[in-house]
Order: sequence, then C-alpha cells, then structure tokens
Amino acid sequence: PYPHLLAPLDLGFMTLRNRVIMGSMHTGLEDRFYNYGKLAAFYRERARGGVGLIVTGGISPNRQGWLLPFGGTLNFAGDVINHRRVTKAVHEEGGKILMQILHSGRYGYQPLVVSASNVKSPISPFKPRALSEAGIEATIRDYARCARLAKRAGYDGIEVMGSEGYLLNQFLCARTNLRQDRWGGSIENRMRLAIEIIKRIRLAVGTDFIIMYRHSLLDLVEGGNTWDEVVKVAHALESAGVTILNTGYGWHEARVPTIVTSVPRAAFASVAGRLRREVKIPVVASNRINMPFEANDIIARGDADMVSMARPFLADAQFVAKAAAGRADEINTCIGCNQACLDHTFSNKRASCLVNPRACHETELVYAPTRRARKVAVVGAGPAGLSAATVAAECGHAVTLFDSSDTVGGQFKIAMQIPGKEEFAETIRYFSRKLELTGVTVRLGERITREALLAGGFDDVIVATGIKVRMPPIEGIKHPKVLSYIDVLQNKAPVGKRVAIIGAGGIGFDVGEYLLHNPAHPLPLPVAEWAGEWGVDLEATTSGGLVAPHAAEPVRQLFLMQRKASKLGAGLGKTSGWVHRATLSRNGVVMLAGVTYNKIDDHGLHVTVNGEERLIAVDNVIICAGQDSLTELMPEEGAAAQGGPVFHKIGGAALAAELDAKRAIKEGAELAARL
Ligand code: FMN
Repeated sequence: PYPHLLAPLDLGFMTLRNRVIMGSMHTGLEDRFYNYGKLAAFYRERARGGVGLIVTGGISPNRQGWLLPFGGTLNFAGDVINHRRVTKAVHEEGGKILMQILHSGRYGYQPLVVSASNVKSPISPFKPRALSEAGIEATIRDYARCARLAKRAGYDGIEVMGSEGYLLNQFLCARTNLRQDRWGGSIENRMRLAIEIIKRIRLAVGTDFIIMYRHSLLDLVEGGNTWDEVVKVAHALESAGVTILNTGYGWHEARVPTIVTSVPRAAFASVAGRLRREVKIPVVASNRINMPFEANDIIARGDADMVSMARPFLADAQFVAKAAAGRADEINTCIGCNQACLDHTFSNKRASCLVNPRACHETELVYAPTRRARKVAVVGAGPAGLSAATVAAECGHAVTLFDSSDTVGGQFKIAMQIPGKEEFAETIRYFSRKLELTGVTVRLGERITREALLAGGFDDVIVATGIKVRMPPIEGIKHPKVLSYIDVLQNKAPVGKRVAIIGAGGIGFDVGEYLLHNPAHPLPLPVAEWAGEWGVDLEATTSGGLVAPHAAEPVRQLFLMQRKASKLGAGLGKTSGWVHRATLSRNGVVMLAGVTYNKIDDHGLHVTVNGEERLIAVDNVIICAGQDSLTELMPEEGAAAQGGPVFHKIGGAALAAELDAKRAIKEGAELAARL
C-alpha cells in the first residue's frame, strides 16, 4: 500500500527509508537538559514506528533568538551531550533526524529580541532592535556554529526555519524589513541573510549533511512576498546548497487559519506542487495532512517528493508502520484540535495530544501488561469511556463496555456534526477498531443498572456516563421555541431564521457555526471554497497570497450571548478561538456580553444589557449554558466499604464544568493504566 509514500528517497550521500517526515514540533521537553531522556523516548517511539525523517522542535542558535527566556539551545560544546541522547535513540531504531534551527526574531517573548527593523509584531509585547551589520554577521556565525554542533551531536542534518514569520521571514518580506542597506530593499537584498546562512552552514558541515530549509510559500499577511519572489528565493537557496525544500504557510500573526481542524486536508499541497515544478531538489508538502491516503496521493500526483506530518505523529507513533501493513484503519488520526499540543506550547506547558495522552509522556504513562487481570465494567462509550476501556483491555484486563446508545462516541458524535469538525469521526473510527483489536466486550443499546453492575462480579466499575444539559431557570424556559444544543445537533430539531444562542462557550460557538452552514454546500468544505471564504489566493499571484474573501449572505441571523461581561470566546483555545470568532463575525453574528435573561415568550427573548431592557425577536432560543454530571450509577456515600467492585468516575461524570475531551481521554487512560 501507499507505494509513493513508502518508497525510499536517495539523496546521493544518504538514503531515507521513505518519504514521510515528522515535522518540527517544539514540545517543551527540549528546553531543560534533564528532560532530554524523555525527549529521546518520544522520538525513539516514532523512529521505531517507521517514520523516515524526524525534525526536532526549533532550537535557537543564540540567546537573542530564544522564543522564551532560557529556551532550548545548542550554542556550546556542553549542549552536545544532551542532543546525543536524542540522535542515538533515533539511529538505534533505523531513523534519521534533523535539528531545526529557529531564530524567533521579533516573535521572541523576551526583551533581547532583534529583527530586520524595529517594527513590533501585533502579537508580541517586545519591540525588536534592528540588527546592526556586525549583529547580522554574528547571527550568521551563530547559525553556522549551531549546525556544526548539530553534526557533532550526531544529527543527520539541520532544518533552517525560514517561514511562519520568524527572523528569516522577517528579513525576507517588506512588511518587516525597512532596511536601506544591502540587507533590505530588493528581494535580492532581503534574502541575503537566508542565503548567507545556508552558504556558511554548508561550508561548516560539508557535503554529506542534509540542509533542509522551511520556505514560506504563502505569507498570508499584507506586505508578504509574491510568488515570483518566493520562486527567486527558492532558486537561490537551491544554488546555496539546500538539500530539501520544506514548506510553510502563514505567519503566526496571519488572520487566516493554516493548521486548525477546519482547514481542509492537504489544503496547501497544490502550492508546494507549484514550487516543485520550479526547482530540482526535493520539495516537501506540509500542513493538515493526516492520513496515508492523502499523503500518498500528493506524491503520486507530483505535488511533492516528501510529506511532512507533525501533529499526526503526536497522535500515533505507529502511523507509518500501520500504513505499511495495510492497517490504516488502526491509525489514531490527528483531528487538528491543537488543544493539547500548540495550546500547551503557547502557554509554556509540555505538549501532548488530546487523542493520545502518551505523547511526550512516553516514560510516564505506560500501558504495561498487568500481572493480575481484573474484571472491569466501563459505563459510557464517550471519549472517557472509550479511552479507559481500550487501555484497560490493552493492559490485559477483561473489559465490558456499556452504553445506552446504539453506537459509540458520546459527545464526539455531536462534535462531528459541526462544519469543520468532520475529523472527530476519525477518533470514533479509531476507538471502534481498537475495541475490536483489544477484545473489549461491547454492550450497546441497553441501560445498565447499578444492581446489575453490583451483581456482575466486576472488580472495577468505571462510570463514564457523561453529562446532561442544564436548562437555566429563565421564565418561559419551557416555551416551544426553546431548544437545547442536543435537540439541535443530535435530534436535528428544525431551527428558524433568527436565533438566540444562550451561552458562548465552546458549544455555543459550535452551534453558531452549525446554524450558519449553508446546506447547499458540501462538507467537508472543498479546498477552493475554503480558500475563497478566507481570502487565500492559492495561485499566490498577490503579495502574501491574500485576496478579498468571498462574502456570502449568511443563512441566518444569530445572536450569541453570555452572562459574563468578558469578551465572548475568551475561554476558547489559544490557537483556535480566534478562528471561531472570525467565522461568526464574518457572518454578522451579534455578540452580547453581560446579559441578564428576563423571559422567553412568543415575541422572543427579553434581556437586559448595559442596564437597558431589550427584546431580541427570534424564532428559537438555543440553550448552551452548561451541563451537570450524570453520576446516578455511583454508590451512595459510605456504601463502598462492603466489598464489591471499586467505583471510579471519569470525564464529564467527574466534572461537567466545561466539556473537555482532553481531560476525559487522559483520565480514562491514566486510570486504566494503574488498575
Ligand atoms: N514548526 C516549526 O517549524 N518549528 C517549531 O518549533 C514548531 N513547533 C510546533 C509545536 C507544536 C506543538 C505544533 C503543533 C506545531 C509546531 N510547529 C512548528 C508547526 C508544525 O511543524 C506544522 O507546520 C503544523 O503543526 C502543521 O502541520 P500538521 O498538520 O502536520 O501538524
């Protein structure tokens, strides 16, 4: 299977075992020397799983380039010993690994930041200092030294980070490069830094060492480069000694999503294809490629020579091995949620993965075979229950999973109804297959009672029964125009043209996006339509690849509101919340904070906002204002002492405050691993 993806790639001085790259991810483990053992274990599992080439998270060539104070470095001979643990682990598993050199420039979250010019970025508090001529020379030397040390540490090459708006991208674009010396002005001058760095690295490391360059093909910001400029830079990089051209899309400050789940699969592959037709060296496709079929297809149709997948390797270390064995249905697919990876990285926490809590915790969360198999009942086949059941069974326990519904998935069945969240269906597919593989006895369509559980001879009962929707005590809450989000998303209740949504948490936003979807448009959204909505020019004929977005008439008038006075959506994910806010704003959704709900009647919803009474005339009011745990299966206080099974409670049943699949899956796995 997947002959294009799994074919080796001969680089002349080195052969890669296949075309799969595990893309660069800063996990947080590289910043402290005592975490390199964990980092090595993380990469070892991925190399053992068959990936051809791994790229580490970004390592700064000097202190000015730190993303965070005291971030990961490779500046001193003393750092080499830590990095050797990583390269040794990967090589022992037959893999290859590059170290990414990333200088943050003005994105650094620290006061030493430097850039091409002293233009502050809209997303960071520190104004950069423009590098002097001597500072530029020192920076080039730092890159070369960093690459030389990487070679000494056993890396097979380095990747130079040139995209996503970091230092080299800042030099490359007129947006941030206002210099009038030989490092600014024409594209020849703006690319001089990147090219000099590559030349000096090549001199420092010799010919038998991979230099990959991550090139920004679409900047997706005003003042970004045009396609002609992008190609010019690529030609110069090729001549300067780059071995492989990787690709990047969008600066961090871009207001176009490039990696969240609503970005269609392989959305940018055609752009890589355009570059591939311009150069002779291998080109890599990247971003939102998460299954072997798409990855193979990209290479088969000539859009790339290799495919980079980053988050998919958090989700499943065995991705390549499973694909190669024709077992793609067993892959734990990246759903692009960012909740446990990028959101963690940007809050200075260790990265992990919502669908795979073992990611970056390989030595701490271990699914080891048990020596005393227990008889375990899991009640509820949502994310928490599925996780607990499959991990417990994998460890060798005898597991029965109960759910009153006819199918597994719980709240994920609801989430996958939301336009742009189609990927959630993959998690259900993964767990369904895993239930079969681990031999869990699945009993669907029956509501198990506490008596039956007590009489069933179980050693453990894991209550993962989730939540029920909370209806707030508003006058008229029983009015026929009032619906819960379950009525809408699960039971498909008809909804009118003017709608008020009460509760602006994750579910309120989801319901908004669901109601704004035009049923005439297919889902998942085809790439061209998605690009039109966000104003992306995939032909890249304009500066930065931006054009005016298509403005379609919204299919409904929505009012989204909350009691809290804070900004709506403040609690959404750090790296995805803005996408949801932008989508609703674009569709003319009226957002109201600090709302008091007075009553609901035939006229609509009566509220007080800013001390003023208002009638919001709507056909329906949809309640997304929280939920309560369903725990009736738990024994009464004190009843546990009389022998019988040990009861546990996980997921929404344990805490319903905010529906949180990340916590649910992690709790399920952690509990099952220590049974
Ligand atoms: N890209 C880099 O070039 N350097 C980094 O240090 C880096 N850190 C990342 C950290 C996390 C937790 C994540 C999720 C992504 C990071 N990226 C970084 C971006 C990825 O390389 C990749 O472009 C992005 O995740 C989209 O690809 P994917 O859909 O295959 O994950």
